[in-house]
Amino acid sequence: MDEKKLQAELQHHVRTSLLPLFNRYRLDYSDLESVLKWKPIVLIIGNYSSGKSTFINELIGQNIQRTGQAPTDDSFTILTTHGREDGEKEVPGSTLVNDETLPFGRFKSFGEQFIAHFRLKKVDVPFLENMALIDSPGMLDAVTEKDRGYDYLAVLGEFAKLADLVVLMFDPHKAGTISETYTAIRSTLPDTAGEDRIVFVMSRIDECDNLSDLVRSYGTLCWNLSQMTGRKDIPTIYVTYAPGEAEPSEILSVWREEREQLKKKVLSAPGFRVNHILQDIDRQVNELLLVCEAMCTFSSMGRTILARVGKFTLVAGLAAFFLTGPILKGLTGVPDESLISALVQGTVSTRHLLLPLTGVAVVCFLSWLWFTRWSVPRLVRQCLAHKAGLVNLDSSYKKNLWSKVEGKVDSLLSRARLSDLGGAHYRNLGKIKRFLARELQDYYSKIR
Ligand SMILES: Nc1nc2c(ncn2[C@@H]2O[C@H](COP(=O)(O)OP(=O)(O)OP(=O)(O)O)[C@@H](O)[C@H]2O)c(=O)[nH]1
Ligand SMILES: [Mg+2]
Repeated sequence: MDEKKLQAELQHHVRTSLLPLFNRYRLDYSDLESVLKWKPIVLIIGNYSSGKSTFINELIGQNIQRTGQAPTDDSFTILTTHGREDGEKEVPGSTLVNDETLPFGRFKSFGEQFIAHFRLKKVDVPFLENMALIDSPGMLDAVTEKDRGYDYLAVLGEFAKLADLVVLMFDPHKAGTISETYTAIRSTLPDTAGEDRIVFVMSRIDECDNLSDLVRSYGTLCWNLSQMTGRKDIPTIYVTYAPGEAEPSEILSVWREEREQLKKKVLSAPGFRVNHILQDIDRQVNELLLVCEAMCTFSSMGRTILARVGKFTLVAGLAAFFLTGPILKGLTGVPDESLISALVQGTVSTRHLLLPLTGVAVVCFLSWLWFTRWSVPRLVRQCLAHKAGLVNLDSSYKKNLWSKVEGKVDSLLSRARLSDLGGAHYRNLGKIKRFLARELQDYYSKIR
């Protein structure tokens, strides 16, 4: 099936059937909306002067981005064809963050300094019709980073969320400094699926003096990667150099092919798009499921208490019906004849029902007060104190999702109303489970 059509179908499906549920449980779905809005994105990040812009120019086949040995470029630049025929070659950040059709609205919160360093360059090459490349300013050292005027690593994280592929590039001399960059993007990507969206590239290898220098740099890099990822298996690292920059040598020719593979990988990013969207939906709907499950447990505990209070009210109401008259008569001498003696003598009239019904009404009112003012608040307090007990956290995946939505459950419980004890949460849970088990799986099977 056509990827674009599938994305549009997904967008429609999410809007009509899932967004009302996200709203109901006050979950933020703007990430999902942003990802669904636009074309596939490849984000290129890494140390300054690692060759990011050189690689982009090579892909596009034009010298679009400025390159140079010192930190050259301090802007985030989107390179793509852009629909609007307004003649301008560049779109400034202020326009980008305010354009509803683009997924950059959230970047407004990074402030004026960031917006002044954000732009889109219109590039008319065919492969950029269906994708966008983002060139980024290189990572500086921690001290200099402070002068940027905006939170650089947070911006990277936000772009990484939108990206279908993140190319993390560094040169052999700075192979030891990638961990901040990696951590910034890793924390925003989905836990189970994010790793396949990151591509590691060691560039400028022609600058290694000899093979042993290269091997040493590569070793440092592998060590750093395993420290960062906590994994023993090392992800694929593309070892490359820019053919236009390096003197061809016999040793280098071995890695010539890797540059081509890297280009292919970048160009194939649109193909991962729907899979990426499905992974994001999968994760967010599973978060929604946990919140809804917690509210279902709360609702069923509330109903159990309501049933108990109901039974008590029935018994107390019956007792009040028959005993209000005799007790009052015993205490005050009024009424002359209670309902029971009127029943015995066969002289029952509506006058005899007045006191018993008042007794029943008082019992019902007191029970209601008890339930709403005491039982429900107590239940809310208990649930808040043992929130994790409301859901089944049988896997580390679920535990991880729970840590993200726990706060939401907190605020939903604190605002719980009597309507939360109805069947609505169960109906919602059914819908969410159905979506995960059937509809989402159908979409996955369409892209396989
Ligand atoms: N020898 C060699 N030089 C390269 C290679 N790739 C890039 N360069 C040069 O390295 C310098 C930095 O490259 P850029 O592409 O500007 O690096 P960047 O990562 O975009 O740098 P910033 O935008 O400053 O973060 C430029 O002078 C390039 O010509 C390469 O593979 N080998
Ligand atoms: Mg650059």
